[in-house]
Amino acid sequence: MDVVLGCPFPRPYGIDLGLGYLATALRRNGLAVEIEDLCRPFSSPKSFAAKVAVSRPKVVGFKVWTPALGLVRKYVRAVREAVPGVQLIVGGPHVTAVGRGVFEDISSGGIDYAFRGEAEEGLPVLVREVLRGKSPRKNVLQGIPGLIWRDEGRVRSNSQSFVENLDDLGSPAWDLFDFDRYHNLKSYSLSRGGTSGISWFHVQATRGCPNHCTYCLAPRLAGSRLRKHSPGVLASQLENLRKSHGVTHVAFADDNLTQDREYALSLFSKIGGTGVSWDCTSNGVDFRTIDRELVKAMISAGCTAITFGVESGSEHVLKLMNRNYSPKDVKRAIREVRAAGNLWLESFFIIGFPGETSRDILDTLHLVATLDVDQANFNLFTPWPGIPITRKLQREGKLSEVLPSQAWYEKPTKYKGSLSPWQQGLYFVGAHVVFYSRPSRLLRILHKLGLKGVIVGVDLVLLNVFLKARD
Ligand code: B12
Ligand code: SF4
Repeated sequence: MDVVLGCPFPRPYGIDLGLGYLATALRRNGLAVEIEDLCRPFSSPKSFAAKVAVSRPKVVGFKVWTPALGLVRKYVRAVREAVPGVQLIVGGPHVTAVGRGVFEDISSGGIDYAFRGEAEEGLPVLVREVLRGKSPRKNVLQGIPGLIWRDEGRVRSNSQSFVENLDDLGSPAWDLFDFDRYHNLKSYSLSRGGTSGISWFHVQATRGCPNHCTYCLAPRLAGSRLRKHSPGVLASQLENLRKSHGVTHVAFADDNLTQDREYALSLFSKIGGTGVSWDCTSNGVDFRTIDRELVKAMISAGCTAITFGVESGSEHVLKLMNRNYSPKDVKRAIREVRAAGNLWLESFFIIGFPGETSRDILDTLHLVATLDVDQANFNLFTPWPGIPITRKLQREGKLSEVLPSQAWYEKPTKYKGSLSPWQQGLYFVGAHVVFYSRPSRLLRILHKLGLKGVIVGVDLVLLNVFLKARD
C-alpha cells in the first residue's frame, strides 16, 4: 500500500468528498490508495495504528478540521509509533487556515508535509517524490502548489493553485468508501422530507465563491472564481451513486450552487432524470441569486430543501459580516421560494458576532419571529482560525482566549468588546424560544418528522450527547 487517507472526527459526518477526489488523483498517477473512516465511533487512534502496522503504507495523509485538531494529534502520535519512517502529510480546512502554523499545532516532528487548499494536483507529485527512496529534490518541492515544507530549518509555503476545469479531476473514488455503514446508521434530517437518513452523501458541481463574508474560510479553500463540472458529469455521478451504492438522496457541498444562473439551469435539467433527490442545506444558497423560475427548476430536478444564510436581522451586523443585503431582501427571496412550490426552507443565523449589541440582537429576534421559514439554525459565533474577522480581532488584541481544539459553535468564545458569554447564551436560547414556540411551526416540523422521525431524532440527540460527554 502506498497511501492511506483519513479524516479524524469526533462524530460521523458522512462520505468525505475531498478524500474521494484525492484518491482519484493518486490512482491516476499509478499509486495504490485506501481511505479509512476515522470518525468516532468507527475508529480510534489505537485501532487505526494497529491496522497500519499491518498494511505498512509509505504515506499516511490526514484531513484536519479545526474542531478535530486534538484528535488528529492523537492519530499522528499513534501512527508514528506503529509505522516508523512513515511520511505523514496533512491538509484540509485547518491547515489552509493556519498555513505554516500547522507544524506547531501538530507538535514539531509530528508531521512531514502539509498542504493549503486543493491538493489533487500537488499530492501525487509529492508522494511520487517521497517514494523514490532518496531525499526529495528541492526544485521539485518548490514547484508543488500549496505545499508547506521544511527547507534547511525554515518552513516554506508555496502558493496555492486552483484546477480550472473540474472535469479534469474525474469523479471521487466512491468505491473506497463503506456506503452500507452510512445506509445503516440511524439518523434523521428534516431536509430529506421525513423519510430516512441525514445527508451522509455529498456531491459537488462547482467550487469557489466571489463573496468575502468575514466569518467564512471558503474563498481561501476554494478561491474566488467559480469553477464547474459539466452538468453531464454530475448526472452520471448521481446515476453511479444510485446504481452502484444505493444512494437516493445527496446534498450539494458547493459554496453556492446557484451563483451562475445559466449554469444552474442546465445542471438542473440534466440531473432531474437521475432518480436521486437532493438538497442545498450544508452550506446553503445565496438568496440573492434566487428567483421563482430558478426555484421551480430546482424542485422539478429533485430538490427537497434549501438553506438561506440569513445570519442577522441587523443591518449594522450584516455590514460587519460584509453581507450587502437587508432583511427586506431576505423576505423577498422567501416569498419567491414559497410562490415556486413545495420546498423545505431552512435558515442559518449567527449569534454573538463581534461588534453586535443587544439592540442588534433584538432586530434579529424580530426577524426570526416573522420569517416564513420551516427551520432556523442558530450558531454562536466562533472565531475559527484564518477567517477575516478572527484576523481582525487578533490584530486589535481583542481575542482573549485561544480557540480550544474541541471548540464548537455552541460554546461562547471570549473576545473583548462583545456581548458577554452569558448574554450570548441567553440570546442563543431566546432565539430558539422565539422561533420554535410558535405552535404552527412546531406542528409543521412534527408533521414532517412523523413518529418514526421523532424517535430517531431523539436517538441522534442522545448519540451526540454521549459522544460529547465521552470527549
Ligand atoms: C460540505 C461542508 C460540510 C459538510 C461535510 C460533509 C462531508 N461528508 O464532507 C457538513 C454539513 C457535514 C459540514 C459540517 C461542518 N462544517 Co462544513 N463545510 C462544508 C463545505 C461547504 C464544503 C466542504 C467540501 O466538501 N469541499 C469540497 C472538497 C472537494 O474539498 P475539501 O474537503 O476541502 O478537500 C480538499 C482540500 O481541503 C484538500 N484536502 C482535504 N483533505 C486533505 C488531506 C490531505 C492529506 C491533503 C494533502 C489535502 C487535503 O484537498 C481536497 C481536494 O481538493 C466547506 C466550505 C468549503 N468551501 O470548503 C465548509 C467548512 C469546511 N465547514 C466548516 C465548519 C466549521 C463545519 C462545522 C464544524 C460546523 C459546525 N459547527 O457544526 C461542521 C462539523 C464538521 C463535521 N465534519 O461534521 C468550516 C471549516 C472551518 C475549519 N477551520 O475547520 C468550512 C470551511 C466553512 C466555513 N465556515 O468557513 N460541513
Ligand atoms: S458564507 Fe457563503 S457567500 Fe459568504 S464567502 Fe462563504 S461561501 Fe461565499
